[in-house]
Amino acid sequence: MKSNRRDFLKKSALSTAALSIPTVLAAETARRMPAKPVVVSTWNHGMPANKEAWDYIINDRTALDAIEAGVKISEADPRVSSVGYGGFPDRDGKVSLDACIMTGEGDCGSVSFLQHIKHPISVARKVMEETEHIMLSGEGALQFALKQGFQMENLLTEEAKKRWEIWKAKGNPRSIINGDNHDTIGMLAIDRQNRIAGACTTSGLAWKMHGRVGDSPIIGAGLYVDDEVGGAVATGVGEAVIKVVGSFLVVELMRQGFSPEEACAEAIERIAKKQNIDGMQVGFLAINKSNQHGAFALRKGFQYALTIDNETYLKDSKYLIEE
Ligand code: SD4
Repeated sequence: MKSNRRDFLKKSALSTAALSIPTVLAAETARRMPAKPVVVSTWNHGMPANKEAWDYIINDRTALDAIEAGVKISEADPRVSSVGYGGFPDRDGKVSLDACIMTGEGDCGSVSFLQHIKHPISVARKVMEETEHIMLSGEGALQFALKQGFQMENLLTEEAKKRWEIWKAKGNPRSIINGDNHDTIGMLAIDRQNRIAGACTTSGLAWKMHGRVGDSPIIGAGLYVDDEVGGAVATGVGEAVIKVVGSFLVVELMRQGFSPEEACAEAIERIAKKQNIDGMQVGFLAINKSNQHGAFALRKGFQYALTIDNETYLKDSKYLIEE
């Protein structure tokens, strides 16, 4: 019997509906299940950032407000050399910032290659809330920020300038992730109303090419959140993360039943399988709506801050390569 296009569409719609009933139910359960409030963020400097976010959570603010306020602590801290003010510059001595923000309902906003604005995460939130777009970049992002009332500032600290001059004097043309170069903050939180949100903000790889954009402002790469499942953030060499659409991959693996740690490990293994990972660091951090959290990195050294039940802990991530 010949089947026409309309029949085909009808049949496939029916089979999709049939297949997706358990998924829909699981998603509904996750949404209603009261997950415990939690905040996680990448690296050691996530500790004060988590504490700020937790203050918001216990005062019944939204996860979105909490993660924005949390990562702003790192953005404003001149000692954090890969985020906001004090971030190491690019090859030309210019500090350029990338950031994105996302809610569990799927709203998101992002800025990339933004210069002179200390809090790119707040500009990303404005992009999400005040425009019909998701990403603004470079000069356009700066003009938008100024119109929204943000002030232009010099983000290159004396210390960062000194480090750039030392790097330049060595004549080293490449930027790599090593102990000095890995402080992007990615944060995920669940609030008391079971809402989930995430943020990711960075000055990117130190000594990158002028104009280079990493994974951190790219929804699905540096950050992904879905209130049916959970959320994930990435840190490390952005090029490696983008190639596997890392954070989206982690969330989709959790949707299929992987725990957060297993999902992060699988994403790391995919990177290791196909890419040249010599000297490279990448880490993923994830939470799900069943009160689980976990991380996994290519190499030793990745840590994350966990705040739950009013306590903040610094956790060591598991890793793939024994050196
Ligand atoms: C980037 N992923 O721009 C960022 C850098 C980073 O920890 O995470 N450093 O590629």
